[in-house]
Amino acid sequence: MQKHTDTVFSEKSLGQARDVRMLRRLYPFIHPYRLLLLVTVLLMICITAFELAIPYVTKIAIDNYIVPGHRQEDRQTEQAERYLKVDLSDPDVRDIVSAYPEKFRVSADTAKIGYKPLSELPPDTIARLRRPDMTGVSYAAVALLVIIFLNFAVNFIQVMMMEYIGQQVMHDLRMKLFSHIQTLCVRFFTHNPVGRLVTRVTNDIQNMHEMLTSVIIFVMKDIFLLAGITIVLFSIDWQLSLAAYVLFPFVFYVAAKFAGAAREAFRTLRIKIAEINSHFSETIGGMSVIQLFRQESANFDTFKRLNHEYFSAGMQQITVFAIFMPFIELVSSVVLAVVIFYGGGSLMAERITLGTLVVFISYLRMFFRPIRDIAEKYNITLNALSSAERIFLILGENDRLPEPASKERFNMPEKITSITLDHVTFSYVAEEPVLKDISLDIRGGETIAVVGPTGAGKTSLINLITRFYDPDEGAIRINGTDIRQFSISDVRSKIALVMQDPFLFSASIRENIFPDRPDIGEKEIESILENANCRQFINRLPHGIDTRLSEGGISLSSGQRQLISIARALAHDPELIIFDEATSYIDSETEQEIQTALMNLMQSRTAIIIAHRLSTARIADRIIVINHGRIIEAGTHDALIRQNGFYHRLYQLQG
Ligand code: M5T
Ligand code: MG
Repeated sequence: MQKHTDTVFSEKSLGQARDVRMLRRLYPFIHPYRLLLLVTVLLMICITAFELAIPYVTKIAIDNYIVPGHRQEDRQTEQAERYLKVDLSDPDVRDIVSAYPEKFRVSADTAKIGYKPLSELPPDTIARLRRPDMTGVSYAAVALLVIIFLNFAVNFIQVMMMEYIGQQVMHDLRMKLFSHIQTLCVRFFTHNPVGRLVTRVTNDIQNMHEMLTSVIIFVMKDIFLLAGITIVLFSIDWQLSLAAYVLFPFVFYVAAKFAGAAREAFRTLRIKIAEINSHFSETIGGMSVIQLFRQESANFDTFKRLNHEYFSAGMQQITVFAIFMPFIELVSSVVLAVVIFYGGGSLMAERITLGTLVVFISYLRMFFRPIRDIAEKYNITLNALSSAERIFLILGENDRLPEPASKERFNMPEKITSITLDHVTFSYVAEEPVLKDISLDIRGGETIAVVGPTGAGKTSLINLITRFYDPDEGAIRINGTDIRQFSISDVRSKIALVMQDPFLFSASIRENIFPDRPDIGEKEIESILENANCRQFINRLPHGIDTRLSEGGISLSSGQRQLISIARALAHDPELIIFDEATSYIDSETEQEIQTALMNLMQSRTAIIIAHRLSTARIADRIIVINHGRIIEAGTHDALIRQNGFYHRLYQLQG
C-alpha cells in the first residue's frame, strides 16, 4: 500500500548525506539578528569564564588558606616539612608565640610553626592563630557565591536572548514559507500531499528552532569550555595534564565511529516513521472505504508490520546510544583513576598541591559532560539538517504560472465581450493530452453548456480558463487578448467558479459567502441568500448564517454546499460564471433549487456550465459535447437531438 511519489519532498531522500553548508541558506534569516547573536556569543564566553573560575577559586581557597604552607621557596629551606607562617604584627598572635616559644621559629616579623607541633595546641588557640586563613576562606566563599550568582544572571539573559532570536528566525521563516507556498501553482499541490506540506511548516521549522537554540550556540560553548579547560590544566601542571589527556585521541575516534552509526540508525528511523505517518493518514482518509470493504484486519496487518519495523529501528538507535553513553562514562572514570593515581603520587611527593589535584578532578568532570551531550545534540542536528533541506527545497520551488511584466501587462477590459479558445491542447502529464485542439467562441452574455462522459476533460477545460494551468498549445483569449497577458489576479477577479465539489472553510457561513465584504448590509445578504435558494436551510441551522462549518464544510450535504457556493459567486458579482455541476446524487428537489439558483446567478452574465444532468444542459444557449478531450458535437439541444449523434444517445440513456 506504500505509495512513494518521487517528488523532491519524498521521505526517501531523507538518508542522503546532509551538508552543513546548507545552513548558509539560513543566514539571510539570521542576518537581521546578527548583533543580538554577537551579544549572546559574548555572554556565552562570560558564562564559560565563570564556569572555569569556580574550580579555580576552590583551588585558591585550598592552597592558600585551607592547606597552606608548602610553597616551593619555603620547602627548599625547610626540607619538605609543612608549616604555618604567622604574622607577628598581630598582638594576639604575639601572645601565643611567646606562650609556646619552643614550638615557633621566629624571624623578623613572622614566626613559623610545623603542622605537627601546631596540632598539639588547644583548638581555640589554633583558631586564633589561623584567623587570617579563615578570613581568606570567607573571601573565597563570597567570591564563589558572587560568581555563581553572576553566572545565573548572565545565563538567564543569554538563554532569553537566544530563545528570542530562535523564535524570531523561525517566525520569519514560517511567514516566508507560508507566503511562498501560497504563490505556487495548483500543479505543485497535486504532487505534494497536504500532510507533508503541513509537516514542513510545523515540525520541520520546530526542528530547526531546536537546533538553532540548543545546538549551534551550545556547541560553541562546549568548544570554548573544552579549550578553556585544556589551557587551564596545562598551565597548572602539564605533566598531570598529559597523563589525563593520553586517552583522548581514542575518545575522539570512538565518537566519530558513533556518529556514523547514529546517523545510520537515525536514517532508518526517519524512513520508518514517515511510512507509519503516510499509512496512518491514508487509513484515516479512506476509513469509510476500508470499513465498507472490511479491510480492517489486512490494513491492521500492514500497520503492524510497519510499527514493528519502527520499533526495531528505534531499538537499534537506542542500542547505539546505550553503548556510547556508558562508554564515555567508563572512559571518564578511567581518566579520573589515572589522575588520582598519578596526581595522588605527585601530591605525596609534594610535586603538586592538594588544590591542583582537586581542580584537575573538577575540570575533568566538566570536560566529559559536553562529550556525553554530543550524542543528543548530534541527533538534533541530523533532524534539523534534514528539515532544513526540505524547507529550502520548498523555498527553492518555483512552480508557478508566468505573469507578464508590469510594462507588458494588458489592462483587464471592463466588460467581457468574447472568450475564445483557439486550438487549445493541454496535458497534465507529458505526452498524454487530456484536451486536444479545442476551438470555441463564446460571446459575452451567452450560456454554454459542456457535456461529456466522465474523464472527458470538462473540469480540465475550466482549469485552463481560470488559469490554474496554461495550455501546451493554442491560446485562450478574452476580448481578443491572450489571458496570459493579463495578471492572473485580474482574470480571476472577473470569474466566479462553483466547483464540482465545493470547498468551504471552517468558518461561519457568513464568512464563507462574503469573505471580502464584512460591511455588507442585511438587505443585500437577504437578497443574495434568496437568489441562491439558501435561505430556507440556513434558517434551519442553529445559528443561522453565523453557524460555523466544521473543517471542509462536511457538516453540509453536497447540494447545500453547492448552494452556498452559488451564493458566494453571487456576492462576488463576476462577469463570467463557471459552474461545474456536482456528479454526486442530488435529490430532484435540491436539483431544482440549484437550477433556479443557477438561473438567478447567470442572469445577464456569461456562463460556462458543465452539466452532468441534461436537464441542466437544456437551459444553455449552446451545448458543446466533449469526448476524449475533443469537441465532437455542438449546437442547441434541439439541433443536437435532431443530429441523432452522441448527445442523442446520452439523452436517451438519461431518459
Ligand atoms: C480529464 C486527468 C484525469 C482525466 C483527465 C483535474 C485533473 C484531471 N486529470 C489529471 O491528471 N489531473 C487533474 O488535476 O485528466 O479529467 P477531468 O477534466 O477532470 O474530467 P471531467 O471533468 O470531464 O470528468 P467528470 O468525472 O468530472 O465528469 O483522465 O485523470
Ligand atoms: Mg469534472
